[in-house]
Amino acid sequence: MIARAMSADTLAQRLLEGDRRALARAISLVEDDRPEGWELVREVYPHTGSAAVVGFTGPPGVGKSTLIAAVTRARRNAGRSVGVLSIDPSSPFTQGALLGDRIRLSEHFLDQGVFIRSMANRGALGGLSEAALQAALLLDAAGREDVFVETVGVGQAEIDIIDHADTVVLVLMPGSGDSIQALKAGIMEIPDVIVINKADNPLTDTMVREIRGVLSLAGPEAVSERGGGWRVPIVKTEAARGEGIDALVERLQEHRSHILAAGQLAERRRRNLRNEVLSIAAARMRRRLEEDLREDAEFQRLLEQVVDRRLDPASAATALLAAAG
Ligand SMILES: Nc1nc2c(ncn2[C@@H]2O[C@H](COP(=O)(O)OP(=O)(O)O)[C@@H](O)[C@H]2O)c(=O)[nH]1
Ligand SMILES: [Mg+2]
Repeated sequence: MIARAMSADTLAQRLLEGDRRALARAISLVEDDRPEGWELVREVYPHTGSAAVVGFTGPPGVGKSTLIAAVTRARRNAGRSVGVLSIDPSSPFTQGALLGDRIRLSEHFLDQGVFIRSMANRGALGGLSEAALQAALLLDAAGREDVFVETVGVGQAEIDIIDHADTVVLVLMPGSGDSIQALKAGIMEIPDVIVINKADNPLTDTMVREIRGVLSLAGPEAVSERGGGWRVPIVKTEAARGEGIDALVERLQEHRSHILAAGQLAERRRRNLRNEVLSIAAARMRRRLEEDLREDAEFQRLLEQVVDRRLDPASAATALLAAAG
């Protein structure tokens, strides 16, 4: 009965049964990069893969949290269970942004069918994106049918996380000129669905036209880069009033059907899992290397040479790897 004494076994069992407290504890374990967390994921991993994971990305303040709250409401009305992961590495100390998210999602707090979790911890050794991916797996294992991941579309960790979504939704609002430029310049990958939220703004249609322009400029191949033959829909919403949410949910379902029919979901997941394995392996190799070299005199000597401009960094790395065997 004492939570702390809970063995990994029971925790896994309770998690698989969908127990919310087990889920909360499990996510804390992976967030803190605890060995029990990895052990748990190892145990429940065979039970993952059925959740529909949708990533919502976009600049702060466009209405992602409000939109997720509205989509969650729609999915709950359709009888689906929902998990929400809100990831904000920009606020590791203040809970400012997260507090706002909590308020916007507060109507769902008492609903057992909705599990909401904010993650901002980037201190964990494994890194935020790894922890977030593990957390998404745990939500999946706990039987959440829909998993919504919210990120501010900046930073590598967030791009890594959003890459793991089956469907990527870019949320913008009228006047998000920077985002249009980023799409145009190819800095931002073309998403699966574009939402123009705050459609109560008179500049909405101008924005929609601009986005259409960018998408047609990108050409059919670019438009389909994430999923052959899929035409990226632009959906106008007023998340705060629940306008356009049904249309958005329909587009999300159409996209899922599309990637399932074309075998792209499997392909996308294979590619993402390959990246995940490689990035965990790379992170561990780096960690091992750093530990091995902490007191290594030879490494210090190499470093001095680089500092003194007698040896370039690449040659030093070559020498380092040769010495490491
Ligand atoms: N006018 C208007 N405001 C909205 C709409 N949707 C959300 N907001 C407001 O925009 C602000 C930011 O919303 P939030 O969901 O926190 O944005 P996030 O930072 O992208 O998660 C909040 O004050 C919302 O109430 C909308 O459709 N119209
Ligand atoms: Mg938010």
